[in-house]
Amino acid sequence: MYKLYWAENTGAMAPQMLLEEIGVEYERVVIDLDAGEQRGAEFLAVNPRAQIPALLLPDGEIMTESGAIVVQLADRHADAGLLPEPGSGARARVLRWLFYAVANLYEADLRVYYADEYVADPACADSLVTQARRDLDRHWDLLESQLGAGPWFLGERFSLLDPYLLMLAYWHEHPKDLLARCPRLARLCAGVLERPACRAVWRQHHPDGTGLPD
Ligand SMILES: N[C@@H](CCC(=O)N[C@@H](CS)C(=O)NCC(=O)O)C(=O)O
Repeated sequence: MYKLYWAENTGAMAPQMLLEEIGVEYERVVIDLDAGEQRGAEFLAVNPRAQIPALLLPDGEIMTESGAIVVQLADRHADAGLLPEPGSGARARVLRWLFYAVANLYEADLRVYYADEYVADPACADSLVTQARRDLDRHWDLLESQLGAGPWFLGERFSLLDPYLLMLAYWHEHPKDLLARCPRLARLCAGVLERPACRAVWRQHHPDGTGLPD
C-alpha cells in the first residue's frame, strides 16, 4: 500500500488528489510541521530534506519531490489517463509546465513563506519577500498566457497538472486577486474543485471550505 507523508495545505495535496482520482488505497501519515516533526529522526529517515510530501511506494521505494511523485503515480496507473503517453506532444506540454510550476511558482512561494531560510541576514527578509511576490505575479501571468479555452490545461483532457496548479494557486497570499487577474486559471481551479475526488481532498486541506462556493 502507498504511504503518503502528509500535512495540511502542503505539497501533499496534489499527490493525494491523484491517489484519490486513481482510486488506489493509501495510508496518510500526518506530520506535525508546527511541532517540527519533519526534523525528527523518524521523518528524516524518510526525507533527509525534512519536507512534505514524501510517498512510500508499495515496493518499498521512497519518493520525495511533489513533481516527481505525481509523474510516478500517473505512470504507475496509466489507465487513469493522468499523463499522456510517453513521447507525445501533450505529455511534453504537461512535463514542461509541471517543471515550470515546480521551479518557479512553488519556489517563489517558498521564498514568501520561508523567507528566513533564504537570507543570511534577517534584515534582508522583507526585500526577499517583495521580490518573490513580483516573481509570482510574473510567473502566474506567463502560466495564464499558456491556458487556452479549457476547461483543463490540455484543453478537453484532464491531467496531473490541473490539481497541481490548483494547489499552487491557493498558496498565493491573495488567491482571489490572483484568480481575478488570471481568469483561465480561475476556471481551471473551479473545474478541479468540482471533481468529487479532488474536492474531498481539498476539504481535508481546507477544513474551513476555502475556495469552495458558498
Ligand atoms: N521541492 C519540494 C518542496 C517541498 C516543500 O517545500 N514542502 C514544504 C511544505 S509545502 C515543507 O515541508 N515545509 C516544511 C519545512 O520546510 O519545515 C517538493 O516539490 O516536494
